Amino acid sequence: DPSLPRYRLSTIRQHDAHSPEPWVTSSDKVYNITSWVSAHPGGDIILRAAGKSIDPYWEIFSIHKQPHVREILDQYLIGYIDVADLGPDGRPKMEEVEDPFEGDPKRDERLVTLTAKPRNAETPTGEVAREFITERGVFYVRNHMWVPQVDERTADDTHVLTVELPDGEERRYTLRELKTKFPSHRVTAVLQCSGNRRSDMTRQVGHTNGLQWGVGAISNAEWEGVRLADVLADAGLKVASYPSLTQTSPPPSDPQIPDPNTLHIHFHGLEAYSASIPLPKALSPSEDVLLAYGMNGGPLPRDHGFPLRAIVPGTVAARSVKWLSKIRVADEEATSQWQRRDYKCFGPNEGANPDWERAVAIQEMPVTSAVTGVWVGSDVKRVPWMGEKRLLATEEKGEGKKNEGEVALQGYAYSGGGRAIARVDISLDGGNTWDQAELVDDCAGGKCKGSKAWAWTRWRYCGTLPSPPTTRTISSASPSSSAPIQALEDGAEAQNGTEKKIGEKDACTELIVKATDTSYNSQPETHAGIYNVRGNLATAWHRLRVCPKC
Ligand code: MTE
Ligand code: MO
Repeated sequence: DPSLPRYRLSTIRQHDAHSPEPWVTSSDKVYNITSWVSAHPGGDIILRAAGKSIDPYWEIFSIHKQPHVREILDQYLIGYIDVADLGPDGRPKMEEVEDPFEGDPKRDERLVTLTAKPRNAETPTGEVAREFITERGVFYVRNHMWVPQVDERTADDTHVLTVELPDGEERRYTLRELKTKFPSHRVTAVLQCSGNRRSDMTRQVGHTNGLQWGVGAISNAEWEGVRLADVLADAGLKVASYPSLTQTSPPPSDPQIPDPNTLHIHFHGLEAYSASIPLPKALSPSEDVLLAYGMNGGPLPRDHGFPLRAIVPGTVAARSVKWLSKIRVADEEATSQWQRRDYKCFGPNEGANPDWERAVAIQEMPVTSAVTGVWVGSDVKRVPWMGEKRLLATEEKGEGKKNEGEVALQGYAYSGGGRAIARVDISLDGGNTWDQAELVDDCAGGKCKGSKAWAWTRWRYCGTLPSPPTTRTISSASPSSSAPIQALEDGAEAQNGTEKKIGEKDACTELIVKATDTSYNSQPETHAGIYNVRGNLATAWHRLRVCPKC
């Protein structure tokens, strides 16, 4: 529409995120996005581009899956960029193309990068569960957008958490108030992405949408913070309580006092990510839901939510919202993409356009396990936890030269909801025979903080491969290798892998691990029956095919 006015870039810049009337540009068009921002849930993400061109952000907005962003934008066209600010190609002149990820922190090079912008990176396979507590630098990172910038020197006073109650009342806390007013708690808890082991499902069944994680989208840390329940009580949240176990009648039916079972807690991050959990999870002291400001004895690293994040133990990590700035108590789940669309599962037949409304949002995680280290033959003596004794015994029997069939495995098992791991089963012959792995007692002597089993259980196993040793070779990943363990399944040589001899009679053998939790939940045998187009909760038995090299 050529009758619309033209604006100078200097004018457009004034319509930034702080302006009552934010504008954005795309190509030479100018849009007034004021009513979009208020009318669309999550629409405020677009404020990141206010006063500037939205073009560098398209990638992120498409990840964000804002429905038909361009079409919506067209309704808000108010004019064009002044020709004085346009170059000969008709594009805005001297406009710095801003990189939304420019302010992201420096990252540990050991992490295995899936996407750089936004940052998505998994712990290298050999490092996963090598230690009980994951080192800060190799804790997996899952960012949907950029890392918000909060000044470390002033965060205690400048970072504010807003708590909104069901009646709309708001209470604000600076970080310093949170740290000083409430008792601090420590909780040892795993975070696991719903997409952990997704690549395994893809390989077994077929295409899945999403980042193709190996076994390293899971990590364990000791978190420090205040109980969400304490903050909600201080903010004045009143809900009906069920006073005693013997009481059979419903809670008081005062309409002013809502039943907690009908409410949800929404967590909002500074960069517009949001998600929710049911309120009873937040209110129960034994559920250990934290507003965390510390990790492994230090402050939260920026990638993991500095200066404040929610920690929801036993629940899919998508609910542990980072860069936490607002909490809302509401009578429905969060309306975000990440609550209503992304983190759900479907029947294997439901195809590429499943019924998102009908499916339940993932909260408590099911039981899973994985192998993160394999040593074969003479490498077994390099296993850090292998006792000297066992090797000596083998040598004494004159079997020193025949240890080619020996195998040592290590890995993790984890279940959600605070359920502990009861047993880890290992098969070295594709599931014909089974044995039990040794569970590592990392929580001995009260070393695990918190009311339930929120951490993972590490396990170890030594055995003998089924076929007699011959001169054929296979590849094996060393625990220090950053190559995903799946390299073994393809028969490809793992990075830093060493060639080892195994039996030729049966050229390949399949190593399997599966775990059972204390509710006797176990993992499905294959991914076929739990396939879903999003590749969420890929928890089938973890299988490694160990084959001779061609
Ligand atoms: N919180 C915010 N604000 N933004 C995000 O992108 N990603 C979620 C969750 N919290 C996310 C977030 C997802 S999907 C996961 S798996 C975890 O953070 C990852 O936490 P980590 O990066 O500390 O491992
Ligand atoms: Mo995730």
